[in-house]
Amino acid sequence: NGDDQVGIATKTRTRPKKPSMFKVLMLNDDYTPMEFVVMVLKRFFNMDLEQATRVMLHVHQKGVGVCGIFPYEIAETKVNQVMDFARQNQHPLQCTLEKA
Ligand code: TYC
Repeated sequence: NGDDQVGIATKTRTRPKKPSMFKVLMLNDDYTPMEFVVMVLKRFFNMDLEQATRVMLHVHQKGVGVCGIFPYEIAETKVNQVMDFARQNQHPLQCTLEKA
């Protein structure tokens, strides 16, 4: 910074930074029952039966699907809740995060 002075970062913000958003993705597998996936989507993503069924079938057919888009902490919490619930019920269902 300049010729001989030592610079320091002075960048400031007026508005608060908007949080980066993350997609929560559900992955297909051959073993988790369809009804269990529908229950997960209703319970943790507040979907009704119709939405949950549509998303589950999409994942079943395409291999992956979006359950929702949330700020990082919420997305991370949802992934952990789904993974814990699947494990408790001995299903291999996998859920993950991806930057939106
Ligand atoms: N493919 C599973 C079956 O045929 C159903 C399934 C759907 C599993 C979505 C996981 O994320 C999933 N029973």
